Amino acid sequence: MTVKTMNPIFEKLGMKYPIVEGGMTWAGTGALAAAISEAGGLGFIGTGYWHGDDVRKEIRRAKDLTDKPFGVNVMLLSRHIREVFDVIIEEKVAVVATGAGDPSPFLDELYAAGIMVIPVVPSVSLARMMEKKGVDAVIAEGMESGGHIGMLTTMTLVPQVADAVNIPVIAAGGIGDGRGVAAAFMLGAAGAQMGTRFLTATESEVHPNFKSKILKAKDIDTIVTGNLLGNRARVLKNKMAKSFVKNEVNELQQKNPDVAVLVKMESGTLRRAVQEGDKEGGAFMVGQISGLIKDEKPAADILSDIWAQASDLMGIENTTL
Ligand code: TUI
Repeated sequence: MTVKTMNPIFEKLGMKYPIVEGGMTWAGTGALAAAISEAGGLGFIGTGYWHGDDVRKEIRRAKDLTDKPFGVNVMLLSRHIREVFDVIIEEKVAVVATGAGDPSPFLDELYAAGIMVIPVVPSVSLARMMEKKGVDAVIAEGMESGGHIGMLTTMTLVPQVADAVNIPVIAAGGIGDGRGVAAAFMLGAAGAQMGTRFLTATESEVHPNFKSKILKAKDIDTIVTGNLLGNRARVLKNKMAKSFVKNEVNELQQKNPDVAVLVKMESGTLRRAVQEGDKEGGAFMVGQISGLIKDEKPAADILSDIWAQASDLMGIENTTL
């Protein structure tokens, strides 16, 4: 069997490895994105609920560190997306990935600016719709991922999306080594996205407590919050996560549930995890693959080690793209 590990999008971007960085709010800084792009992957700056000016700062930081193309991930639930898209267009960012919603209202202006668009899709129907609207590729993200998640697993979502569309599919969720990358190709993907694996890269700027929590994590150490609210997010189990789930159950059993109480409880917890390393009060958004990650090393080594293993398993020469 021949595995095609090259796709036109990655070729156009001049990438060495078919591996992209997952969008990670606060953790996906300009420095980490630049390190991943510089090493031959595709880095993404995570922007979450940020204002445009903060996004611009990180884009400029990445530009200072690399001449290679990198992307910005836009979280569509944010109230500030209009200004974030304005900044992305002004700064001529090469690629936009979107998460947590339907990017249709913004597609035409991104195409007009020559920006590649790669939305995260949690379902076949959204993948089909995105292809019709002309996006360059889709990221099929399974619920093994950290942070905001859909309902399907990577194993079930990726082959169904790959059969449904003719554009490149990037597999995401639960990928942390060469076996995962090879598996993604076996499922019909043309690339892999990793988030959690890059959190322990040397260039990752998350608090040391965050890194050590990942390095110590076991297979069953994550929990999904927001199941009842319909806004599911995977985080490491800690005091915050457990009490959030408990409050969610209590609140929604009330006659007049007050969702604002829960929203307030969650507010700022991701930043507290990433920047302050608040072990009990922070929301450590990581994927189920955390239990596999046992070392901190440069992004360049993560990429080359993973690609060496993946290409060996796929029986292809370890030549880069
Ligand atoms: O977006 C993510 N993961 C994220 S975003 C995020 S930001 C945050 N910050 C603080 C607190 C809470 C969240 C953290 N993690 N992944 C991509 C993703 N997109 N997963 C699921 C989806 C998705 C869901 C529905 C994409 C499209 C969609 O469409 C529904 C529609 O509108 O048609």
